[in-house]
Amino acid sequence: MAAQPTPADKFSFGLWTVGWTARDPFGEASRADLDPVEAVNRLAELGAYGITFHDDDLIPFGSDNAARDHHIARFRKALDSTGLVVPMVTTNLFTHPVFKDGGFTSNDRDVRRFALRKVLRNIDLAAELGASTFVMWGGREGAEYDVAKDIRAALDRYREAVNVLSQYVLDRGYGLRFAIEPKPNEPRGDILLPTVGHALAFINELEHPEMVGLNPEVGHEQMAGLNYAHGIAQALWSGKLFHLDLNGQRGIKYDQDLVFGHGDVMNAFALVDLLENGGPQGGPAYTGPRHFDYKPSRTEDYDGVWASAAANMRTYLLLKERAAAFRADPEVQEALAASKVGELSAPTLNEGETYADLLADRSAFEDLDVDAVAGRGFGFVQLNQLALEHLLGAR
Ligand code: GLT
Ligand code: MN
Ligand code: MN
Repeated sequence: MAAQPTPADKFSFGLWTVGWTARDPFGEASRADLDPVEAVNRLAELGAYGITFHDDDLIPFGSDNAARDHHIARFRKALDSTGLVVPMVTTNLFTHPVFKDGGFTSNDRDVRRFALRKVLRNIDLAAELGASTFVMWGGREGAEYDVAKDIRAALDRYREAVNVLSQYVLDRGYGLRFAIEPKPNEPRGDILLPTVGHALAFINELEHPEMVGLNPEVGHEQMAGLNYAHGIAQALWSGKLFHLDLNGQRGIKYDQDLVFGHGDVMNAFALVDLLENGGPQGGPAYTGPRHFDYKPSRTEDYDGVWASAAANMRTYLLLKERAAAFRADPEVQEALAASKVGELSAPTLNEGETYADLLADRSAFEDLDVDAVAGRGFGFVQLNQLALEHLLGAR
């Protein structure tokens, strides 16, 4: 039995997740609005440690200053009384029709200037609430028609925006870092920075690349048929895993935002194993928030919403327990060795060896029995079966 979640597990939720009223392109909301204070209280009761939000989730778009202060004050009070923290804040540059062609990359310059002002204001709030990560999901930054968007100019404007925001954070002395969240499409036909790889390449072009990393989401990679655990591994390899969005997705279709593990559960197992056991000496490879960005299905009432929030955390903890059992199993250790998984960590050349030495090494080429090497099996299927059996609780 997995333990009950506690704040030490660092589980966090977007206010827009449990607060989603389930309005979709085909139907009206199936749930009433959720008071952010209620969200804080319920998530704290369930054992979460953090809550995150877009400016507009907390402060309805267009609120005057007095209303804005009021919304922030009662939210803060709930945070103080529960001990819930705000590790991440993000800006909504997608709901209001002014952003119909994007925020930072709209063809309309007035929109781009407005978007920057909206984000700058929200950065102040993020710093005020003690957040350390500022997510940027550019869902409307994109196009439906190739001839309607100059992609190189759009990337110039995207870079300009991130550079301006980075400079602002530096000048204000805020300890914030930015995390770009890739997504291939939806709501735009094609979104800029569609995958982890595109975003990593973009970051290299920035004035302050050290301040910008990634917030990869399970469903956003999987809806493009990509391997989320691989994407996370590459983000870690690049030192860019600043935050992550956990949820579930069943194959290449619309963005489902299911509960974590309710999609590709084998990949979720590999992911949790990587996050929890993939660090040096088998420790955690990532110590930031385990953030859930899911949508409680439209079929659920509020009891179902809270049950689904709890399900995300429970699934994560169960997978963590299963991954630990997998690592501790001597048969798994043997299978890993038979599959030479550890051997990949050995450099291909010996220490100090040069390509000239390699060229002179007949055993590497002329004398190598290539057919004998080709005949060796790797045993990956047996290893994967052991993983599956641990995942199913059969071992
Ligand atoms: C929106 C999107 C999510 C992003 C949020 C952050 S907004 O709900 O679908 O994937 O993480 O802007
Ligand atoms: Mn999503
Ligand atoms: Mn997300």
